[in-house]
Amino acid sequence: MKRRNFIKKASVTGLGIVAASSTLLSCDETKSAEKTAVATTLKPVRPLVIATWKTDLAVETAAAYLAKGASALDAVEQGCRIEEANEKGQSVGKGGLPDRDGNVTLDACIMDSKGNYGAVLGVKNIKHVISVARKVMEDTPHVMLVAEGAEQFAVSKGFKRENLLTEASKKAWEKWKVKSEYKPIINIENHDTIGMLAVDKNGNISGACTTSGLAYKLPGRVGDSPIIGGGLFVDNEVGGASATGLGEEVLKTVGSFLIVELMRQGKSPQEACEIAIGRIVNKPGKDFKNFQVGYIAVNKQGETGAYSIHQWFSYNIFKNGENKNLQSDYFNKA
Ligand code: SD4
Repeated sequence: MKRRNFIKKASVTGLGIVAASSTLLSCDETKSAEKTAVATTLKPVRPLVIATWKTDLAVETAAAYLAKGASALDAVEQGCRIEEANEKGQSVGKGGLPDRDGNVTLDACIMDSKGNYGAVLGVKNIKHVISVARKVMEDTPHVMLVAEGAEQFAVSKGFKRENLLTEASKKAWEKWKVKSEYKPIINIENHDTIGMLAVDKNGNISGACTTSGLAYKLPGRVGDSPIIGGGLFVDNEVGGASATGLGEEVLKTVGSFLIVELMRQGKSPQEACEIAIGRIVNKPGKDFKNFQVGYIAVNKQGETGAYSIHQWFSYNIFKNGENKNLQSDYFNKA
């Protein structure tokens, strides 16, 4: 059997080749060897949903869509919309905490299983920015729209303008203004993002990430959440990853892209999340005491991972018919 055919056959029969010497392979063959990196003999777990933080209803909603045969893309969009509409959660969509000037500005992005991506950044007055991001991906030749342009685009697509600042968030902002200290503490009560990954019954993976960004940020500030490879990355051949926490640190290490590439090289989702956190905390002189970053990941087999710098990062996972909120393992046990 020719080497090329052997590798292809091994990959479909699930022999689980993890590494092949690329020096022996042509370009085509290298590509197919890369694809075999995540192949194992296990039966894939699907459908599956994983999302950052305690997001029971959002995950349940995504899982219900998947159970009805919806695509992973529809599932993550519909799941994220639940959090965007939840006015009580001061983190995402309506009710999100504002910037220093009292304006709620939202960021979101979405990736489908074909590697398409759409994002909106710094959008005011529109609640369901995840759906606007999807429209950017599907209805425009672009991948990103920002601020007024994104808002106008949303309105042109039928989205309604509304005031996103709730009384509770306005009060919190007024209280913050007394001292005006910018300390982006992200913990169990105080977080600003939902990142969600889903694997549908056909094994296709999509992801979505939506946020009001860090509370009391400088007007115009954008974090990792809507940036491809930062807050979210999906490669349908390999898996997906999403981030939460201090976006500046995620962006400096291109965290979600890094995790997917590590999985491509054969790391498990858990190992990949741990290495990505290591890239942040092991920088010489890095003082990570006062900020949090958390990652979630899933691979093509439906194996999952989650890891954070500090305690109290939780995530919801729906698999084998059950929706659970779990605490992630974490780095700083000192
Ligand atoms: C950001 N990563 O804007 C977001 C914030 C976040 O929980 O995830 N908070 O940097």
